[in-house]
Amino acid sequence: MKSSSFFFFLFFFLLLLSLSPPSSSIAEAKTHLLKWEIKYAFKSPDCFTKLVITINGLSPGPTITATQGDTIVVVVTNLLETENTAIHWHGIRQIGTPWSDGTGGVTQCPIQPGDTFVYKFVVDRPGTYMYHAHYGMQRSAGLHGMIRVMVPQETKEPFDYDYDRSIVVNDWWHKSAQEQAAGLAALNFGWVGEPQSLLINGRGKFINCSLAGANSNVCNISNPECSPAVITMIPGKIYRLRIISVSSLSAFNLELEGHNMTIVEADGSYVNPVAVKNLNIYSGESYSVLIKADQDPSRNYWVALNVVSRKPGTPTGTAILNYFSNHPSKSPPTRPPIGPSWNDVLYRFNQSLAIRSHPNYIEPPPRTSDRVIIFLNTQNKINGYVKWAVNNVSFTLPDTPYLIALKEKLTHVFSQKPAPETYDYKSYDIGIVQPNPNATTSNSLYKLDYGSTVDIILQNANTLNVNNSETHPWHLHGHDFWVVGYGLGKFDPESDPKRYNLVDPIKKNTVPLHPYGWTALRFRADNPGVWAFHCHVEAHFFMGMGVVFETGVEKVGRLPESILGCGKSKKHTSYP
Ligand SMILES: *[C@@H]1O[C@H](CO)[C@@H](O)[C@H](O)[C@H]1NC(C)=O
Ligand SMILES: *[C@@H]1O[C@H](CO)[C@@H](O)[C@H](O)[C@H]1NC(C)=O
Ligand SMILES: *[C@@H]1O[C@H](CO)[C@@H](O)[C@H](O)[C@H]1NC(C)=O
Ligand SMILES: *[C@@H]1O[C@H](CO)[C@@H](O)[C@H](O)[C@H]1NC(C)=O
Ligand SMILES: *[C@@H]1O[C@H](CO)[C@@H](O)[C@H](O)[C@H]1NC(C)=O
Ligand SMILES: *[C@@H]1O[C@H](CO)[C@@H](O)[C@H](O)[C@H]1NC(C)=O
Ligand SMILES: *[C@@H]1O[C@H](CO)[C@@H](O)[C@H](O)[C@H]1NC(C)=O
Ligand SMILES: [Cu+2]
Repeated sequence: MKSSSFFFFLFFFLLLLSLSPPSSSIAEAKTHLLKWEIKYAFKSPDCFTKLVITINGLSPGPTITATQGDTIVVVVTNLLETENTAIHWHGIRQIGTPWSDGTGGVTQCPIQPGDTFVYKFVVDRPGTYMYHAHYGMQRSAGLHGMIRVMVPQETKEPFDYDYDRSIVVNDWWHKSAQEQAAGLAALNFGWVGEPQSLLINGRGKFINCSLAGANSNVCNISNPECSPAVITMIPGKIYRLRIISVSSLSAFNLELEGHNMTIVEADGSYVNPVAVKNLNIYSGESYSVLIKADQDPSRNYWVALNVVSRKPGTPTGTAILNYFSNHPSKSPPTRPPIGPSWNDVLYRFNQSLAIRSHPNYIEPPPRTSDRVIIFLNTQNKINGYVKWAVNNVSFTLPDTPYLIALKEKLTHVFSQKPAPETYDYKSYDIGIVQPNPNATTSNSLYKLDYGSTVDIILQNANTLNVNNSETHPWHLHGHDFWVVGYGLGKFDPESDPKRYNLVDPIKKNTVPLHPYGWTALRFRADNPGVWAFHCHVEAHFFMGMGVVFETGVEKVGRLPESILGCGKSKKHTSYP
């Protein structure tokens, strides 16, 4: 270690010592100090070389492993030269630290080039989570990774396994994130298109590598960076696979050839075990599945990642499930599984319905709610630009982050016009292209009474194209919600709530809204702060598919100086 970085560490250790109470209530709770440099680097995750945003030279970034109750301190230095950044800790509720949520424009001013920003938060629940950039479309550029929160040693989980492994799934484009964003924002709309390849643990294979240019340096199939990911298993053992999707666009189906899996965890909640042949996983979701290495150990098997919900334009992503006695890179003698049919909505809908709370870990939801908000999800036009909207409003971020505006009492920095609670569900036809697709933009927010119970109904509809409705994985910051219902067709506010599952609903932070369907969520607005709720498809959120909730902001403590300094928010000036 260079002496300068040694002193840097020493400095932060001393800082931490001074911040932590002398005797903590959880005796073993640790503080993990991570020093991250965010930088562009040439990488070849699918053999094609391009600029990728890395953390300490890695994409996916380093896995954060901690134990429930631990404190994580991430000292982020932005070395992107010309771009701001912000990092979101997806699935971590940030209780008491809403300014560490990492949502640029909502909870903080973005971190400027050359600046260092310290995220500090407690991982209060065990489970599998992720982190990723929450600024522009930087998640697509490679800034993402896994968070594993282990149970304390004396705590038993409701399942047993021998080994614990990670799988990060992603879709990958060769165009830069800026080029994609510029296309989406143009009057002459440029869609990002289907991904060039699918990555498993940051590795894939671009099928057209040999066509990628006369200069073979651009794409070299023998580059060790793009050799397939390998998961090695000892025959007879049980493996817990922790799976996260940091996908930008695609919904995936993950299949482990010849091995059924049992879903045991979803977004940090224990699942009443469900045995499945393959797993549908949407962007922003995390799962743990158990598999047993009980097949013929004389060969390897495929890990197959297939696009579902959109007509695939990308070949199956593969990794190798390696039985210990075989060479790890030996290709299986078979063809990779192709998964379920991409447009089999019922198959995916059915799997969504099957994910319920483990009976021993049910947290019963409130029987009733104080407020019902219905969000119609539509694709729209605004002055000729293609957008996404909820209830006819396409979301835009204000220059001054909401948390700062509300705490520092800055007025006129975002719209005060209340955002719409519903749409004209009686006369709206979700099955057609609307005669008038024009919507409006707004950066207003939803104020939720602190401690109240809120129902959110997400309603899907037809896009601007005939007979087309997409899957939208919605992600809530700062809270988990109970998934109380899924339906196909139009939600009926009279009859459908009577069929909500209030017995054993799963608690999640990300949930799919299926094509032409609806999804009903219930949550308690009990975490003071300002929280984004949005479609986790990177391009859709960029095009306005999101809202912001505020609750109990008066209970939020003094904001750290470091989040201030953009828009109308000024750093507090102190005079010596
Ligand atoms: C590979 O190249 C062919 C021929 O140009 C093209 O049709 C196809 O879409 C390409 N596939 C990918 C994944 O880029
Ligand atoms: C491709 O990569 C292999 C392995 O790193 C290397 O030996 C070879 O020279 C590379 N080919 C080209 C054309 O750069
Ligand atoms: C996987 O599950 C299916 C359906 O339950 C069953 O038919 C099949 O035999 C199982 N495969 C293995 C390898 O256990
Ligand atoms: C629905 O899911 C359950 C549980 O996973 C499964 O047993 C059943 O066969 C599925 N039905 C359909 C129609 O896919
Ligand atoms: C939608 O807005 C555009 C201008 O942005 C306008 O030309 C068009 O007439 C509007 N469409 C309808 C159906 O009102
Ligand atoms: C959205 O706004 C347009 C233009 O005002 C209107 O024609 C349309 O009915 C609205 N759609 C919804 C879902 O409210
Ligand atoms: C849309 O779907 C309907 C009903 O399935 C069908 O009758 C119609 O031909 C389809 N239209 C197009 C353009 O595919
Ligand atoms: Cu979406």
